[in-house]
Amino acid sequence: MTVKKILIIPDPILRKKSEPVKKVDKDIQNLMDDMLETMYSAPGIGLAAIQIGVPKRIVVMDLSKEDEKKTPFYFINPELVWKSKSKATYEEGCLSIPNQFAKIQRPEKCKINFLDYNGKEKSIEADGLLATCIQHEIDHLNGVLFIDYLSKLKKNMIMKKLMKEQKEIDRIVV
Ligand code: GNR
Ligand code: NI
Repeated sequence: MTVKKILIIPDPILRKKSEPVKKVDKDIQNLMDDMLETMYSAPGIGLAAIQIGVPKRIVVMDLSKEDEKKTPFYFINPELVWKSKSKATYEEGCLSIPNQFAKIQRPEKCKINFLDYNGKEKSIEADGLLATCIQHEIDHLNGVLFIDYLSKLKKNMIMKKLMKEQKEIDRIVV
């Protein structure tokens, strides 16, 4: 297992639409293992393959708390098949938009069809943080980021703040 580099905006790869996985084989499982390790080391609660530069429809997630046993979830070709009319608001962050947060409103509940780690068809009804997170990740597979839901003004503010912070980080690293 390897920790991969996470792409950061405005990397244009993050705007690519990811392709469905045709067959869940050992290569795909190795990729998911690397994604999970990358997510844990970040640390984050979810990661889409495109965030490490691989345009495949794969998501890993772990919503367990620090003091709990790790419970990884794997979603291959996740499909949003139902979403509630009721909305929920969460303060969202993204490993590809480091240290920036904004309140985002999304459907409170949703139903997802997907393939699991072994390629078996599964379906879940999600609510709470799981519902928010899986919608955030499916957005990544379509090249969409949480800042796209913000006003132009808020989006520009986040972009500017991020670029300034990244420049400062670059100076310290060099
Ligand atoms: O680690 C993450 N936390 C988070 C918090 C609220 C809503 C969504 C997320 S996902 C994010 C990791 C990430 O960028 N996944 O793509
Ligand atoms: Ni993200």
